Amino acid sequence: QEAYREMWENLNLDIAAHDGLLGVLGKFYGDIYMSQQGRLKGMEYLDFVLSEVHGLRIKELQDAKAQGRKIIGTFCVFVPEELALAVDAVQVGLCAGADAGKEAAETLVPRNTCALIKSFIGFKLARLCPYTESCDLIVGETTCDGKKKAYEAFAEHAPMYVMEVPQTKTESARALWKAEVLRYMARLEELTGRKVTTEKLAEAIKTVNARRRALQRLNRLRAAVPAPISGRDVLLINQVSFYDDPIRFTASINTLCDQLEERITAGEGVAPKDAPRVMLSGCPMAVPNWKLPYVIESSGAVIVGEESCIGTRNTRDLTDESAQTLEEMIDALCERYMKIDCACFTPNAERLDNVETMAKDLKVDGVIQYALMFCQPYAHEGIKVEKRLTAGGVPSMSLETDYSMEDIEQLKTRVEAFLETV
Ligand code: BJ8
Repeated sequence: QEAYREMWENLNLDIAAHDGLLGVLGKFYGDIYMSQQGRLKGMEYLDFVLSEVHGLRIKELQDAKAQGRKIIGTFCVFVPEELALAVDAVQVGLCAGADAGKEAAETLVPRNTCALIKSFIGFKLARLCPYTESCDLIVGETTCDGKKKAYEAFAEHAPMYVMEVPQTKTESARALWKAEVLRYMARLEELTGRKVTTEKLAEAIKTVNARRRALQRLNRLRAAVPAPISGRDVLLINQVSFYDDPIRFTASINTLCDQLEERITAGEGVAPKDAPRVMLSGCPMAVPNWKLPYVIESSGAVIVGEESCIGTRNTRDLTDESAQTLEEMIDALCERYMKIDCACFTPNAERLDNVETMAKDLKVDGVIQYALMFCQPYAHEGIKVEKRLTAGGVPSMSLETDYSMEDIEQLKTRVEAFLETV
């Protein structure tokens, strides 16, 4: 850590508070991750990346900056990473999953704002996030009300750019989205002084698709009984996918999948064959939000799917790679991104179909709807999702929580009661 101190000072982090944060994070990681039995060798890569999350990866970002590349921060899977890669920028996810700087955050956004929003604002105001501090541009999006109003406030503290994401999937909404993709592309070209060319964009589309394919492969392997990998580990993989180098990450996940295949062939699993198979559905769980998965898996169940943006919503759909011209590629990108079934859309019927299909494919015994407190979109849809699942004979329950540790026991009691019914 000493080696990185100067870098953190240059990023103007609050060094004492940051040391404290890393200490807590390390302990938390040890308790939740390193205590697991029967982990795959390939997870060592993830352990390494996480241990260097504020170290080596930040150093890489600084090196990229020194070479004239720009760093783009995002909060939502709607921001097309392909465009950033096509101008040689590095894109990193800035969503945060820990309580930090809460009091300061509440001077910018109301108290009844979801923990995810308060967290990224808190990390910024408390000067704790080296990713945020490394960004040349931070891209927000008009999704839920909480986020879009928060970006207005955040813009007073960071170089913000906001994409307008439509709320419906009508023809006019699609036209708006295409206009917004082009406007964003122009902003990136202006920021970097580089042009998006057909070659660059085709390569970027392939890179991001390859990462999605590796994660799709990982998810398919989880259909095996017994489950070959814990839900905690897959959540971590999904979380890391937002800030690691995409090519290196993809290669590591494919190696891990090879090991999973061997394990499946050998009939081995991380949990007994009859352990309840649970799927999570709802709000994204940003790093280091591992609370609920830990509660579920320490209650004897195994999580076999995450129907969330830090999960399959980000990896399910690929961009068509057959486009030849720049215009066709942009259309292919627009089409792919408009398939995202975020609860911010109205109506959003395709999500119900997607949840049901996923629950069946993964042979789940039950689904846990996860909503962050004060998240209107996912709390609303939780009601609909539950109805659909119940009609299809899949048990489901809804939980609302935040990032505090105060309700751990209460969550455990509710999860255990649910597991007895599945
Ligand atoms: S595409 S899910 S990443 S918006 S939890 S901030 S919705 S109040 S995160 Fe999301 Fe993009 Fe949609 Fe995905 Fe608001 Fe809810 Fe908070 Fe949320």
